[in-house]
Amino acid sequence: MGNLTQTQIVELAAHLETAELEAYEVTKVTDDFPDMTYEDAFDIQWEIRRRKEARGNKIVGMKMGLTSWAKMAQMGVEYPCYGFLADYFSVPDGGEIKHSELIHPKIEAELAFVTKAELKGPGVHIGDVLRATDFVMPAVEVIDSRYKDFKFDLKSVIADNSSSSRFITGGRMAAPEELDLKTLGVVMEVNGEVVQTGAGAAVLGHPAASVAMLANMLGERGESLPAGSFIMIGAITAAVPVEPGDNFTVHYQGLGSIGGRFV
Ligand code: OOG
Ligand code: MG
Repeated sequence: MGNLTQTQIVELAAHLETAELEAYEVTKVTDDFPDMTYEDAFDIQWEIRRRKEARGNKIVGMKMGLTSWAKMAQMGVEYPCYGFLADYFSVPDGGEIKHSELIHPKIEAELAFVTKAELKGPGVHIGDVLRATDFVMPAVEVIDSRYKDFKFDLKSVIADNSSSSRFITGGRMAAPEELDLKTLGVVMEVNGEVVQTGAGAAVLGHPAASVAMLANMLGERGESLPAGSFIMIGAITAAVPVEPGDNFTVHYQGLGSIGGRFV
């Protein structure tokens, strides 16, 4: 059930998307619309997606967010969210990310699943996800909340496409049966210094649980993950703020490493 009108949804989508495209901070949408519901928040996110597609952007994947305790504790929000990834969010491995195009970016060590069969909730579980997974590969997300001081509640962050802004993928792909996804270790370095370490189980106990949750959340809107979907599972460790000039490398146990530089 929603409490906002279609006009308000469209206006809030324009407001948040313009802040993204022009890289400026705005106040939380729940400050002005305290009665908005989760359905309203997702309606705003889906309207932002519609705007981008109408402009010719392609949607190239989905992401889960706030799936690890490290992230939930860092942001003070205790339930996961999802967002979409547009084509222009993609940065090549080893590439440069223009800090000036963003507001207050942070980097996150994640993993991505690429599927070979449709996943449609409700009722999707880890087993369904593993059977539908073509391969798993390293991914780093650059998040950039449009909200002032990177502070939000769950409804506000959902409306803001869950802070999505850039992502990098690369390294080695592996079939899920080749990996122990729970113990798969990640090491994040910024400017040559180790800043975060973690293992796959930090994400909802098992990385595939994140993909299952996404399929089930999408199912509530009658949407699904078609075969060939690229899905980021959410940060395994806390996110790390970055400044112009910073370079980063994330090492993935058995899957190589990926990195980039903020300019
Ligand atoms: C929300 C998005 C979180 C993740 O991987 O946990 C996220 C935020 O913290 O800004 O992408
Ligand atoms: Mg993320």
